[in-house]
Amino acid sequence: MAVSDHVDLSTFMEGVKKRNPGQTEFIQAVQEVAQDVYDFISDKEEYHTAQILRRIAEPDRVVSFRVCWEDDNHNIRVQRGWRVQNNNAIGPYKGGIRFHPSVTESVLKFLAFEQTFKNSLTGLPMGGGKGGSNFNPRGKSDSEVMRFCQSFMTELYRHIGPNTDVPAGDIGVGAREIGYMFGQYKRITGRWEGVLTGKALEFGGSQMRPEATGYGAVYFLRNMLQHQDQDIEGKTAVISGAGNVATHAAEKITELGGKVLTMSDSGGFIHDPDGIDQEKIDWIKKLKNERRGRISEYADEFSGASYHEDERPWNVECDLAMPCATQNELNEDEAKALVKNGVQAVSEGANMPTTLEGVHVFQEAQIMYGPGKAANAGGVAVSGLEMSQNAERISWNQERLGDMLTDLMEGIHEKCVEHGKDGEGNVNYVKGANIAGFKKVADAMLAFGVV
Ligand code: NDP
Ligand code: 2IT
Repeated sequence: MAVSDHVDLSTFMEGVKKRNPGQTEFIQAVQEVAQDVYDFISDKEEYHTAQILRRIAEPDRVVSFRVCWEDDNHNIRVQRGWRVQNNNAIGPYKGGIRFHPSVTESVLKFLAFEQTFKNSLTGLPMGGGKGGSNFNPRGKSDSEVMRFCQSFMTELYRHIGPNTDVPAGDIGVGAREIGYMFGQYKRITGRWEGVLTGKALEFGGSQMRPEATGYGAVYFLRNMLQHQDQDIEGKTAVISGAGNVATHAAEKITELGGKVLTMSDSGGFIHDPDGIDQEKIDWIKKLKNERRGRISEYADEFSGASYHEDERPWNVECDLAMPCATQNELNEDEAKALVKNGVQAVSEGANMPTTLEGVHVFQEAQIMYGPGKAANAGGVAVSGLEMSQNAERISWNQERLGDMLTDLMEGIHEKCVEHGKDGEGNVNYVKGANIAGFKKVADAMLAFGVV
């Protein structure tokens, strides 16, 4: 037996750092998983011998390509595009596409790595992938976005397919962009097939997909609270972001009797002590999806609300917190402020929004903390259901999909409890999600042998 390959955790992480120089987000994501996986496999030599974690932490492939497009002033613009195919042990690569100037290979590698565990947790047959570009959609006309999306797909199409790799939306990629990319895929290949999810209902999209991530993250929050005999009703919530995930999280919190106090974008946050009700949420959706404006405009529209430029909402006193914008948007000091102000539960709509130090603060304070890979898995889960509906050429109704989403989130919560509970009734959801997500992928890889 190749016992010499059995390295300890710190040697393993040294290797990850050496092989991925400067890729801080990727190293952070691997570190967070490796700690728990190492505990889990301490008495399971077969995982060490087969180098399973080392293999999951090395993407199957990273495709990088040039995306050239013409802006409205006839300037030629050049961006970089990527698709990171992390692992397809349990199903076709699956994961979103992000368009944002902060996108780098490190960011996409961390997202594809996280996605592998998240998709495994859903129980559906999906591997992990992620893609995107450093293209900044802000301030671009619809035609510019269309030309960019078409150019992006002109390269991406050769790497994806309904049984190979099925992308979807993420930051900066919503229904509009998915439409442009799907149209271009169909035009190039001549095939109508379920190669993207998050499509509009007219061409194979699924009911509940737009709502699924935000609603799912609130269901996960409710599951955590109910596990401690509590509920959302009557509680205040602080939410960051103002996009797809944040607005739907706010909608579900409000529907379940909670009061949402904040929303944000990259410019700052708004605080509305009266609560951001459904009417106000609809206004924000229009602001972001149609007028494509800034959250600061909210404070001009609704009296009583204030805008805090260049600030994040974590110092506002609340019972519940939901980071729903981006990675590393909640640091150690902000986690301490939340705990000091009495936060009871945190459910992550975004991917890795809390820094490693912030996570430790939540864990030490023993508050309920649902990490993104579990809490925001509802989006990709309903994407998986969109794939099933496309394959069968049918569409299920909203009620059925709503029930399926509720059940899927409950299933994920149960898996976290199973693998994350300690002897005193506390649940370490990070550990539970990491181990449950890892086990299924690892066992599939063991079955394949050395590949
Ligand atoms: P959207 O593009 O719809 O919204 C993103 C929001 O986050 C915007 O309000 C945006 O503000 C803000 N934001 C983005 N980057 C930054 C930044 N660097 N600093 C501060 N604010 C920022 O994206 P989604 O709602 O789809 O995604 C939000 C998060 O949820 C991401 O972490 C994503 O990976 C995750 N997620 C999304 C899923 C989905 O189904 N869409 C599924 C699971 C997770 P601005 O407009 O100023 O850029
Ligand atoms: O981070 C994510 O899970 C997503 N952006 C959704 C991925 C998907 O394939 O629906």
